[in-house]
Amino acid sequence: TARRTLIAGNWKMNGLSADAKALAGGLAEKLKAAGEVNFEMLVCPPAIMIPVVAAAISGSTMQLGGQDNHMNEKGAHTGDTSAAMLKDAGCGYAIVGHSERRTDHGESDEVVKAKAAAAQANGLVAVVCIGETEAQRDAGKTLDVNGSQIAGSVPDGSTSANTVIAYEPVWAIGTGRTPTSAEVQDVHAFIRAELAKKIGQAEADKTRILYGGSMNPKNAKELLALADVDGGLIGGASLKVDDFWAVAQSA
Ligand code: 3PY
Repeated sequence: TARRTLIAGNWKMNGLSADAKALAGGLAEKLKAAGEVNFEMLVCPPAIMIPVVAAAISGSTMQLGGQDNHMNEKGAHTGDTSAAMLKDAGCGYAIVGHSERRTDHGESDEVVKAKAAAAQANGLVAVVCIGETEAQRDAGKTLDVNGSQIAGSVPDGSTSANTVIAYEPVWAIGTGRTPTSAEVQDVHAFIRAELAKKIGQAEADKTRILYGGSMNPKNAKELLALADVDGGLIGGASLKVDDFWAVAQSA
């Protein structure tokens, strides 16, 4: 397809600066040594590590992203990071609406949409995360939930250039469990169809939809081969150079 595979690492709240430097630097070296590759690689460190990582990847094709941004441009928001600050620090991407933010910080679709819009307005690609919980899946609501999250979390006027969707079944995050390949493909195709209702078929066809939730070197090849899976948002396996590189090599 015309969609360039995106291999994205979500480091979450892990590592100190020496770890960040070694991980990002190790990956950047692998990228440089590999030359032409058939994927785009992105790392999303904790906000405070972004400058360290930016320095470590300088001169490589590695992309840099934040894990979250505030919906407002600036102001009285203690502890938050604006999209402009991420951009200023060298980021090209920002994850928004990860299930851990939706759960730990009570972020609604409305909030996620506003954050995605702020990211886009500041020249970042918003990586909008959606996904059903185990209870929702058991109740047969998987498609309903993902459909309403696409409708509610993706800003109007989004394009394939400023938006990536990450489908992360909540019950697969950090658990080592994954849906079957057929289930993943079904949900991804459904997500693309829902996205088309919102941004048009042509843009939806060009938009990358990542799978997330326990993607690792063992299951990456099968998942990345699925027709509507355009990459991965990777947690645990993004914290080791060899594991993350092995996932990318499966693209
Ligand atoms: C996971 O791989 O479990 C993730 O949550 C990635 O964001």
